[in-house]
Amino acid sequence: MSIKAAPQAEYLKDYQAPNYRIDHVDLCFELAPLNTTVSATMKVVRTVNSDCELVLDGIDLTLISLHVDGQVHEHYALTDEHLIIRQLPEKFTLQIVNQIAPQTNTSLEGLYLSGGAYCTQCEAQGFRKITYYLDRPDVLASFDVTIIAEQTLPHLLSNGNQIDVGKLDGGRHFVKWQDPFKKPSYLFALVAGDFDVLTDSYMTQSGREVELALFVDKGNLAKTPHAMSSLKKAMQWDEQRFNLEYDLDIYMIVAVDFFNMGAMENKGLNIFNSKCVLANQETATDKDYHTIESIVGHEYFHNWTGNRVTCRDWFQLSLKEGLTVFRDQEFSSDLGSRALNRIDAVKVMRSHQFSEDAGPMAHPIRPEKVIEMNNFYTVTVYDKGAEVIRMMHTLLGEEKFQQGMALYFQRHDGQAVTCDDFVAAMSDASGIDLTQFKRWYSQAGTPKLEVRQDYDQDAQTFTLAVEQFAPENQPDNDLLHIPFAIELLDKSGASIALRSQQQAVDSVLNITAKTHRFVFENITQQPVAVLLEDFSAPCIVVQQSSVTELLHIMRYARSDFSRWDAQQRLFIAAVKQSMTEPTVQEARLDEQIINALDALITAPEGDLALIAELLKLPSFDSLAAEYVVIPVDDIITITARFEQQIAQQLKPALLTCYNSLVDDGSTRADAVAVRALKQVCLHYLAKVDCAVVTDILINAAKSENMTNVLAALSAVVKANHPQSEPLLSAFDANWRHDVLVMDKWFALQAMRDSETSITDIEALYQHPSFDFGNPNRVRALVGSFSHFNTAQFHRLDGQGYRLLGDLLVKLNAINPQNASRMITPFMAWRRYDKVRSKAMQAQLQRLAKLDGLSDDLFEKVEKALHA
Ligand code: B3K
Ligand code: ZN
Repeated sequence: MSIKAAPQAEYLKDYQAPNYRIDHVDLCFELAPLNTTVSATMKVVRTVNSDCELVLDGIDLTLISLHVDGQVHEHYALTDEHLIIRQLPEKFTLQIVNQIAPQTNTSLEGLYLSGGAYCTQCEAQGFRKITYYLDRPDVLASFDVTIIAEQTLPHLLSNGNQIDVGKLDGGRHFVKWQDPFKKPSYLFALVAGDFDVLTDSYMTQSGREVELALFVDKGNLAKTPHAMSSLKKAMQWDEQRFNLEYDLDIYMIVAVDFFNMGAMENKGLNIFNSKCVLANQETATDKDYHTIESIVGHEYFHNWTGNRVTCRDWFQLSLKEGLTVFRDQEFSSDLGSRALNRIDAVKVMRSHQFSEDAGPMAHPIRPEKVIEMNNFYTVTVYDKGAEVIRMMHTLLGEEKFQQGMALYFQRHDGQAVTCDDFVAAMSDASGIDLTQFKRWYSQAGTPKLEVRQDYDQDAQTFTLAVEQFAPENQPDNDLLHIPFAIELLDKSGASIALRSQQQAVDSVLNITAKTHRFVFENITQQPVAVLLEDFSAPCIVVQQSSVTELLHIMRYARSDFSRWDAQQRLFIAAVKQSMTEPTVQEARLDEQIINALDALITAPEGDLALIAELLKLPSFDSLAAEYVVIPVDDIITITARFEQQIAQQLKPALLTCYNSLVDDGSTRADAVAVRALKQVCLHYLAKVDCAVVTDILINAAKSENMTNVLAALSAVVKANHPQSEPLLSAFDANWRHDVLVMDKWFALQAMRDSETSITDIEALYQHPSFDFGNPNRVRALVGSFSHFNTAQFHRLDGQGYRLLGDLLVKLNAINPQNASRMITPFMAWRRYDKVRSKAMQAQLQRLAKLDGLSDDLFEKVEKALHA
């Protein structure tokens, strides 16, 4: 019996450049479900002076033959994960033939079958499941790829430009592709299948015509125009804002049903999860439309930030991901509402990233130690990474930031580089010293800022004292450079010009020391301070503000984001206050807050989507973030009480607002905003027992617009409305043929707060549309349950945790990457009360003992239990 060695961690500090280069690789695939033959011919050059072994990565491969310069080569050894070749000349041609079995590959990494189509996923380390290679991002080669398959698979695709095509005997055919740009193996892609294709073209700013092609499962063509138009918008935006143009003659996107993430930026051949491509008004919500546009943009933007300039090693992942998220956020903000995009980004930070940063998986945006790289595609690397780029943008300003980008490309095009290289380009181009700022790359945890305010009527000065504190779980962190944006409002709500030492000063304050005192002059009345305007740094601000001050900010701040932020703080303060009172069962919102909400919907004006956000209570996760030990039951009780109170007191206003809003059914931003506000109205209205509302709900559920249908369904489910059952059944009957729509139904089922939730979900495992092998289905059903059905997931009898534990055991064998993502709710087990934390811990211990525990789960379970 072979015992698997304990997984080994790798460290950033141990980085060594490779001792061989692969300059060119010729790949030939003869596709067959159980025995695909991969022939690789590589031009290899030693990069060090002395003779040394060539250690190639390879997992689950059957080696057929190995030749060096045309001769059989026998000086090699095979281990579980490597092919070690000895006695090699300085420069040689290496030919390797191996076999793989795409059909049995359920990990969705390497080459696998999705439905009837072959596809690949190589980032981070999937190429080693295809052939033996130096599977690391700092080995850049040009690729020629020949694909041979049955003619029943008409589309044979790979990176770059198609250079040959032809028929072969036995009903087979081949296509040959050439990618002129050198790339690391993680950007390699292959797709073979029978698709419907939407084609289009784009004229670049320099006048080159680029062919665009979007491949989808047969019958889905009508759901492709939105993704195509998003792609063209992204191409144009990157030219206008970043002066970056596409470089190949063709850009292809393929949508597949079985995919671990949203999408993958393979050079010239993006592969997408079908849910991030397919949309029409009947099947996709406005939110889906927005997500598609942003992900299509994100993958496109990687062509420069990721592909043309890539990462030296995987610890540098944020080099491409943080930067590309920043770019996609800017794309969405330039095209749509900047405030709403900012609100969305900050929600992710506060509800997910802050908790990751405070928990056992805390890591800097440039991690220092990794067991399974796939575990580090995190909200920290991506979203906090984007916040770090955003702070540099704030410190430099758009013009200098763009000069920094230009210098970065001028220096590093075609290279694999580090985060330090990026910051150096920013600093050199702008002349701004970023030495202290760079600590954001190496320090984990969320810093705290304590702010004290003092107004001196006689001197007419206003003083802000700001002190920075290292996160509690990272006490040794050094002081950070924090851009701290503020606004001072006078009593009428007008912005006060900031002056200090008789000069106008910028509203972005530089916090670099432990404490700073900023004294503002000519302040003729006590101001209301808007702090951390636009969330100018990923920090927690500790400050005392009264309801009146927060309402003032909510009404008048120049930043719509800060208005929303003040509203959230009002709600959070109300929840916290209620918790200190003798009985939470009687929790009530202050009438001033109710009146403010009333005013918002009585005469809704301006950005209706922003009003919709202002009406929403903070999520369970954002409230949980306020506590060391999460008071699960109290949060649930209090928020339910508040929502009930809003629904009851504002019922007439909500009804009038709902009925007065006219939805023209279009995808224009104003129509999207109308639907967003109607949806919030419905969310509250479903909580009051009233025949008029029931009619509205039934009508909305019959709409031909999925946003409206889902608004009704989610309102009835969350309100436990008697219409839940009939409306959900009708939805199932209508949509069984469309798995992506059925994911919405699975999610709704999972969110029902009922005594039978656990057995209901287990019964749904048998539903004809459900499939444990498909990450979308698993996340829709069990992910929605563990994240959004707070009451049932956190049942005191531990059955919610048992359900997730069972699933993880099963997924560990099918798809470790998906298992590792699904485990997230357990990572915070120490933050719950005794009963709950013990029950979660028991599930983690059960996993720790599991035979054949994957590296992915091992790393998280270990950290959860012992970090
Ligand atoms: N780069 C991919 C993510 C790969 C995840 C590997 N487990 C998608 C993206 O961020 O664009
Ligand atoms: Zn990305």
